[in-house]
Amino acid sequence: MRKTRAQSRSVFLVILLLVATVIIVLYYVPEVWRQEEPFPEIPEGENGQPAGSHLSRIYNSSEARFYITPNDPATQQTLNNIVANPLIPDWIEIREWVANNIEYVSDTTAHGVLEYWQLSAETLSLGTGDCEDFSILLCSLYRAIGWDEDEVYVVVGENDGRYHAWVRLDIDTIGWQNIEPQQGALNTFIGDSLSLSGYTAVCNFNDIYLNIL
Ligand SMILES: [Ca+2]
Ligand SMILES: [Ca+2]
Ligand SMILES: [Ca+2]
Repeated sequence: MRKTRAQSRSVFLVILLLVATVIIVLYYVPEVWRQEEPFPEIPEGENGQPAGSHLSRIYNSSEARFYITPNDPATQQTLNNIVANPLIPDWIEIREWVANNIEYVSDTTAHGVLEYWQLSAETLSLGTGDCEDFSILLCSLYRAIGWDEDEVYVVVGENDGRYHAWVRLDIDTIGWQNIEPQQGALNTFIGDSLSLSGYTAVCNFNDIYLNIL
């Protein structure tokens, strides 16, 4: 039996609807999460050593997520002391605290090596760090207070052979912002844009996700 013209039109419309749905879904899945990599299990500490003793302390994409530690007790304790004012949005209080309480010290000065990634607890204990240490701490604090894994991450960027790290945060009502963790909340928008202009992101990560760009 031949299909009537009405049946053919219905089939065509269903196919069109399916194609349109697929295009819309693909378009709205954020670019940043498309290349998720499966992660290895978090390494267990051996002989009572903390898990950090297994980390290479330099940029290593297969290890990056282990530096973001929202469940670390020191990070959570600090967080409880930071978000004290109900009138100030938590993201501002946290950002201000990190910018004002952690002092920039290069890895060469602090550790005697060109590069040394610190865990959040180490940065809190030392009170010092450089760009990735500020970023790891800030991202850990945001994750600890409840930002979802698809709402905050550390960005590693490159500009003419120079590398830098900052935080990207999806702030309620404002949307995604690049945040320079060494600067306070007054720098949101213009200051951040000026500080981070020229850098191209090469990697995003938090404790759940890694996206190599
Ligand atoms: Ca608050
Ligand atoms: Ca460094
Ligand atoms: Ca460092």
